[in-house]
Amino acid sequence: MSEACIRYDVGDGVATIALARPEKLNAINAAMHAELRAALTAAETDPAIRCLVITGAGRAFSSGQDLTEERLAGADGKIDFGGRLDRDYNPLVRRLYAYPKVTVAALNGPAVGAAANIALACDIVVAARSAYLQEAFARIALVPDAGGTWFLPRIVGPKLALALMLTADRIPADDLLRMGIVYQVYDDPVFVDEVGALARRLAAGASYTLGLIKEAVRASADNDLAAQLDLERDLQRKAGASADFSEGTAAFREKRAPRFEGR
Ligand code: LHQ
Repeated sequence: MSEACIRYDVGDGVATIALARPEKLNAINAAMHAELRAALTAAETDPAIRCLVITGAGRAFSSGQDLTEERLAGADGKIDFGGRLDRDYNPLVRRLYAYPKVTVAALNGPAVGAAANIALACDIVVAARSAYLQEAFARIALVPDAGGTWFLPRIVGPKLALALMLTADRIPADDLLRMGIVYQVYDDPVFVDEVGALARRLAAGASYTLGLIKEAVRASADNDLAAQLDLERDLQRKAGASADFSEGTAAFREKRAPRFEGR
């Protein structure tokens, strides 16, 4: 049996997927994609899981596509990246972006190429102080993929996104914070503990409503103000009718911490 390419751990309402091919800086191959699909399904269907963390084993988050993978060749022996994107990366990015639970990309180290953009598809990105993100594609004469040309201009603006992609520069964690790409940077020695605390806090949140918030912000990418106001009204109706809202207001009145059930 081949070595597992990811680690999957569950605890306190949090599922953690660690990309785990550390000898190749967690480079992504077809086997890792298959394991990722299974882990995403496991976390999605387990009602006890309310937050998903994606991180890397060892010193990297991930170096992106495994550049040494033989199976990148199509049936005729020629390289066919389109097939790999259609089969693996594009479904993964669509799935992460629409994932029904809160997702956190925890950049423990370099996030490079397609891995950088997989991180951008997550709801919240946090980084260790020593981590960096690199849209490295142009260095090897490739076009940024895995949604990078859609996510990055929306996060940092088109000018900066283009510069980051044309230069393929490494962006250190503190610059990622300044650019609004990451939400928090934690010092390396406390990174794992801080990520765990953040994930447990999100998992204890009103997960049904957090899903509605995701839906609203996602839809704003395509909506004008009028459509977005209508959507907010519809979603607020749902939130207001939720058991968690009743619990939230009761806890506020009783000056205690709420116990949300995600419904
Ligand atoms: C690797 C990799 C790697 C295999 C390090 N593959 N072994 C393309 C095609 C199809 C569809 C989907 O999308 C894409 C987009 C992509 O993602 S293209 C790939 C983009 N990634 C890169 O171009 C990164 C290539 N790697 C690097 O530039 C460096 O390794 C980085 C900057 C990540 C880290 O540098 P260092 O910290 O100096 O580490 P290293 O270079 O010594 O790497 C350690 C080992 O990991 C080394 O193996 P070795 O046997 O020599 O110890 C590397 O060969 C291996 N490795 N990335 N993507």
